[in-house]
Amino acid sequence: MEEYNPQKIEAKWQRFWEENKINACDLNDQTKHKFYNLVMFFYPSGDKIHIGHVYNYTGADVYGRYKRLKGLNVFEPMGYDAFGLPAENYAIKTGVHPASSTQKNIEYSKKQLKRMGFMYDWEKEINTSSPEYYKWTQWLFGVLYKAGLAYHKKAPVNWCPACKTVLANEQVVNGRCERCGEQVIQRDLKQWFFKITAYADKLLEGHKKINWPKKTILMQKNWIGRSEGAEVIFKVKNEGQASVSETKKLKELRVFTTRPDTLFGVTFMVVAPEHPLINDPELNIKNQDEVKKYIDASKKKTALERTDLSKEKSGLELKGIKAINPVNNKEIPIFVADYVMLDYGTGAIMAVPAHDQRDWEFARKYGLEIIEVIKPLANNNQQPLAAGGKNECFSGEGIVINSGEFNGLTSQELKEKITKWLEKKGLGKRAVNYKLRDWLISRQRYWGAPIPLVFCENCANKIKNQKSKAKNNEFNKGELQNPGWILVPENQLPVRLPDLENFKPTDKGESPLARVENFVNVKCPKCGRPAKRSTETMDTFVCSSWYFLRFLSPHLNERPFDQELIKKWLPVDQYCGGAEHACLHLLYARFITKVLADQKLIDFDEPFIKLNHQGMILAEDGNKMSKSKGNVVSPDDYVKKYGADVFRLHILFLAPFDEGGRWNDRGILGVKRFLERVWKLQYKIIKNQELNAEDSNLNRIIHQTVKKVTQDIENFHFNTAISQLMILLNEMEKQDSLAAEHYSLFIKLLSPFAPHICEELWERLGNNKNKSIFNEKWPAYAEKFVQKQEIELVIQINGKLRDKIKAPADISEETAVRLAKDSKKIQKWLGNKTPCL
Ligand code: ANZ
Ligand code: ZN
Repeated sequence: MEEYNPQKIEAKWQRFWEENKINACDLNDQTKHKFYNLVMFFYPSGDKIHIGHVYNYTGADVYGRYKRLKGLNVFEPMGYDAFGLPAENYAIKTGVHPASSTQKNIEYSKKQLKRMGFMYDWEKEINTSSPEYYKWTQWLFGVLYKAGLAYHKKAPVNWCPACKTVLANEQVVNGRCERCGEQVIQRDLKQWFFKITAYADKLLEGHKKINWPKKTILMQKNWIGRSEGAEVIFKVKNEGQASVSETKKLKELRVFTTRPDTLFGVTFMVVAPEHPLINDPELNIKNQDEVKKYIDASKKKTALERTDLSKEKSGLELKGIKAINPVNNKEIPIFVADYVMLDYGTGAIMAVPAHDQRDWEFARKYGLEIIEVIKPLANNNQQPLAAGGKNECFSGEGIVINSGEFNGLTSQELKEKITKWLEKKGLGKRAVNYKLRDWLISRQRYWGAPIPLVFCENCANKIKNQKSKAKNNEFNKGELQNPGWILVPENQLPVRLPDLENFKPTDKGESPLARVENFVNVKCPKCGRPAKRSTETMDTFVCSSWYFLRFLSPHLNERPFDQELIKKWLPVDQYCGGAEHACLHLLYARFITKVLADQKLIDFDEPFIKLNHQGMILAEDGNKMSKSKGNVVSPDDYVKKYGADVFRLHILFLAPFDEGGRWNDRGILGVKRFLERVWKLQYKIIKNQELNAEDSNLNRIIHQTVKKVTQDIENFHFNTAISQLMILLNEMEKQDSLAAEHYSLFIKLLSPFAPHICEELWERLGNNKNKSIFNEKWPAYAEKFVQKQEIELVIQINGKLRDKIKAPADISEETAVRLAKDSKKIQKWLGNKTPCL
């Protein structure tokens, strides 16, 4: 008897797969249905493959191998999301070029992935940092630019005054620079944005078409944050200025509110520190100096600090001006306060302290009037404002009070009525607002795809001078909207990243590319005059927003993707990856897909039909694994010791796939023993062994196992599928001898989990040389043999046996509990107590 030697077997089969191209997918195979089985590709800029990747990729690989055995033409690609900040920071620290550190990580990781036995089609590998790929990321930028979906605008960025550089959010730790500890400030710099907000409704609409975890869809919905309400116009005047019948028109202050029904309760207004009203030359704000000081202080706060509900609100009255409430012409004070954000709604609010928590806190702090205008309905359990000791506001809907002719209406009725009234008077309108912001895609960084734009003064003037002319064929939509910024034409792509030695941003906070003169100084592609190239690069999420299209033809030269293959292969049938991408990559990829569909470049508008998330594998102590905590578990050591098959099984057996859990390696020996027992079973096979009777225990368990493993894999319940395989193994071991047919069946069921050992055993069963088990067929089961077996439920109360009930073997816990409670004997023992289960 030979011993199970995973190292030898695994090396042999990995070589076999590679040499015989077993995992290369024939994308043009007409005989089978396609199945695009995608995992989130991997980010080599930071690190090697860690246990979280292995977890994700193993689950997805089991699923892909299973689908293949079910007769589908499965395409399982892998690539590298290779641009990004960590490699660049490493370069600043060590001088090692990001391209070489990234390449090193890729090479190592690829070995790791191959060692795990994943079914990747390595012929379709992509690397987003290769010119061959980023040429088309630049092309994609052009698609959005030409469609008017990219624009240049000033936006606040994190700025470290000591390092003189822009910082990414993750480089700001507690408001300070990660590198030098200096207080980070917000600074306005011109940035490029993609207009994802134009797709807010389409992104919400599309949720109906996709089979994704409910939680993820909800996260996207909240992130998009659609709210309906009204925009209301308040007039603003200088103190002493008459509020009506003056020749000069009064200034206007617009607000967005979800509660126009509370207009009679507005007792003050608040504008964001950045609101233009503050600098309006026609308004006489008397305490300018004080206001300026307040604004400077608020610049030091991050958006998160400003909007944190638990933080105390601060603000300052703008002395010398007043707003006029359109519904009752009352003059009310205007404040500046940083809990109001410029980029939501209109950047100003009408404050209703009786019914909005933040306004309420603010009013209490500054002694402002609180007028209650909504009374809760009787069955509402939120407390109304008591006349005196108010310590909470009522933010629900109810019956209108203190609102003149509108008293007695419901909130809902008044919302409708008052909005119509405002519309008639020209003082407001129905409005929809989104929390979603446009996507800031420019980075003042080196290691990314250069933005394919050139700034030309001459063209800028031309556009400005011709603005009155309605049509201007010479320039595309993006160029007309962003005068001077000329798109690099497709035949001049890629705009290549030059080689650098100094990766530090410039003193002005520009990208290090700004130092490279022959990169910056170019001829305008439109008019040929001297122009300057954009020195910014794109957010890496742009690279990953379309990679699933490129996988089908990674080396195609003339086009970003092959239309015919795209028609055949997309959308992706199954996508698997981390839930942390819910509102980033997963949203961006949906947006870009919708843009490409609108531009008629593809014919579908949702990229990922079905999505699953893996849970997180935590360190043994329950903490997140992290380098700094030193609790990272490396898959490499285990694979070296036990082999990939054992590791694959162990990690999937550890916990329900979508939940994840704490790492421990205690079970790994058990899993190893399981495979050793599977191995040994080959010596029990007897040629021409008669098959067991149809009603035998083994036959029933076989059918039950086929059914359970099939259903469990379909549902990503890998751990319970493995348990069932263990049950079948026990039963097979009980037999004196085994039919080859039964053993083959077992091997097939196990093969998606432990592909190497199963290939080996399959070969030993005498199957054709050079044929992989993964070209076989998944076993079928017959419901009639899955018959329920009866078992005896033993019911104990406080450890004492009280009853026995016959029940079907596959009874659910719920039904079992119900049966127990229904038993007369048990009821006697329970008396009137309810068992806590
Ligand atoms: C008056 C009011 C009365 C409001 C009331 C709420 C309750 P959602 O639902 O998230 O869309 N708001 C509007 N713009 C703001 C800004 N730029 N910064 C901070 N707060 C802002 O929230 C909409 C509500 O948030 C708006 O409705 C406004 O306060 C506030 F009993 O207006 B409300
Ligand atoms: Zn020009």
